[in-house]
Amino acid sequence: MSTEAGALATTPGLDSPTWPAEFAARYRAAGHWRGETLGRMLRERAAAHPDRTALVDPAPERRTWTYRELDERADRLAAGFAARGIAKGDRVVVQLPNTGEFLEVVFALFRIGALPVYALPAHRATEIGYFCSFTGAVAYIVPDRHAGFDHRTLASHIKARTPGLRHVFVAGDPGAHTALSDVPRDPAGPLDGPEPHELAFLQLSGGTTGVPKLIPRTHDDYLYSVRGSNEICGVDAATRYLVVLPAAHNFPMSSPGWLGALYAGGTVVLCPGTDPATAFPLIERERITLTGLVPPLALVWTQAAPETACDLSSLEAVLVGGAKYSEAAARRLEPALGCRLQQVFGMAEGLVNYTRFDDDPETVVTTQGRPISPDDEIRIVDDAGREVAEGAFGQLLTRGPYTIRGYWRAPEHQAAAFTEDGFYRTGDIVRRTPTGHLVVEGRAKDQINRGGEKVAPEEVENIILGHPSVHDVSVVAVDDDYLGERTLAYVILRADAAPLKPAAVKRFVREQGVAAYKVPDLVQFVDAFPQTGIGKVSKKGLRSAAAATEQL
Ligand code: AMP
Ligand code: DBH
Repeated sequence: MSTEAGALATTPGLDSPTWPAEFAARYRAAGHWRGETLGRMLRERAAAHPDRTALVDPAPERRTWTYRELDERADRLAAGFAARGIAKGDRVVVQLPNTGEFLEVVFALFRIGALPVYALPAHRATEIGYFCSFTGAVAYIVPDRHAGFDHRTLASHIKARTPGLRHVFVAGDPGAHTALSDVPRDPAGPLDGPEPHELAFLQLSGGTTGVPKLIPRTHDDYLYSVRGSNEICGVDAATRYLVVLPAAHNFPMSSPGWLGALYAGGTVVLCPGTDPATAFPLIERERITLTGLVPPLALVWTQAAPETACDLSSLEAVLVGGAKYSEAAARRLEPALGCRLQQVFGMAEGLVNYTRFDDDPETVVTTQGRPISPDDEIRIVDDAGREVAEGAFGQLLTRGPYTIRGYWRAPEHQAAAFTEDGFYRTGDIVRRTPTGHLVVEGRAKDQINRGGEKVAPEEVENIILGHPSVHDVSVVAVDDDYLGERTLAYVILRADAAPLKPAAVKRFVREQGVAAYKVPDLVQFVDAFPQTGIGKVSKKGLRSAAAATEQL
């Protein structure tokens, strides 16, 4: 990480800009970066308390692994992967649901220093094909079937089109591929492993561009955010964290998530579904103390809790974040679930804000929290980049000990996404209260937040433009009581095209092989888009047109 003072550096092997030396020195001196790695963290915990339960995987039949078992499994799989030629720095696309294998696989990769690329279970051929080719992945790891979808067929398709992809490993019945359980588990030889300042994995950004950007996180920076989150959320050895959201997502991974629980010597329980009918009995049986939800799920749980026969009294707190949680909904959570609410406003790029247990109740329901670290730098600026008056709205820029300085292999996005002095342009419109809490008021970036699932309109527009009858398209957000926002595609058909039904456009998007949450919720045919003063399509104009239309 050596660099000239102040300059943005690209460290060989990192493939992205990183913290200038004086920042790195400061973060180490402050004790934020402690020279930890994810692989060694698990090793140390397993040595300290080998027989404690690290994880519970309840379905289809209940399995529990102690810290020793998880550590040994990760070691043996790491040896097996290494024997198959997977080496430090290699990228491996991991698309596994919330199962024990997810943790086993990622810790095996951490041990080697190979980088998991965290795909979500919902991703399909378009996204996976891109992750595999863009990252030059050597392996792709899938379940056999999940949620009614056969991932082995998708993997065959991807492998045929991606020459660099050497391996497909399947958790479960492998079909034409290799079963994870058949990877030879030779006793581990010494592995070099990664250094704390090196990359641990690539996370996905929700994105505003045609293809998702990849977020390079180092061991040291990520573990600082986990440790900081644990302190704020009171995570300790008694914590039993329920992973409800996809385990690969940054929120259930590190805020404080399954990594926080393991860091503290607690227990991770993997939830196979998000609905109360699945989660509530598990909360009772596994005596869950903590979980994290997106606002639409928090709403459903809040509605279901008063009716349930399940005993939810073990729950101490529920974290809600990923999208704006309405004040009205926030007020109802604590009485319904009988536990504390913590709002969390975070991003896979870094900065995470939490409301605190000692905040007054109004602050907890009306703000999205304040940063983890005293070294998180916050600037709230106007469109010209000037700081706004204290308390006024503006765009949130941030820099700090666990916020990236650039995306992975994306120099073309550097200037748009980061300031010259290294602040990440979050694209969120916020204001700061006198107590330093942030309130998310909106968004400057072209993104749709569908209840925590981020959709980049440009990505969906590019797909719809591939339809032979479509002349032009603009995808915008419309307000929605449940999800917060839904997607609406305004479509202009070619003059010579036969009329289309909205369902045909949706089907076309689905058939291109993308995650279902990117299929537009609504489709409307128009003759022209509203334009801005200089003749660009006005998304603001389209949004207000959508708001004014009652029946879509
Ligand atoms: P990503 O960059 O994909 O990790 O998504 C992070 C983005 O999600 C943030 O920049 C916000 O736009 C949004 N977000 C996350 N948490 C909240 C929250 N509590 N309230 C409002 N927006 C949120
Ligand atoms: O939306 C997010 O990306 C998010 C939300 C809450 C996140 O990354 C996090 C907490 O860490």
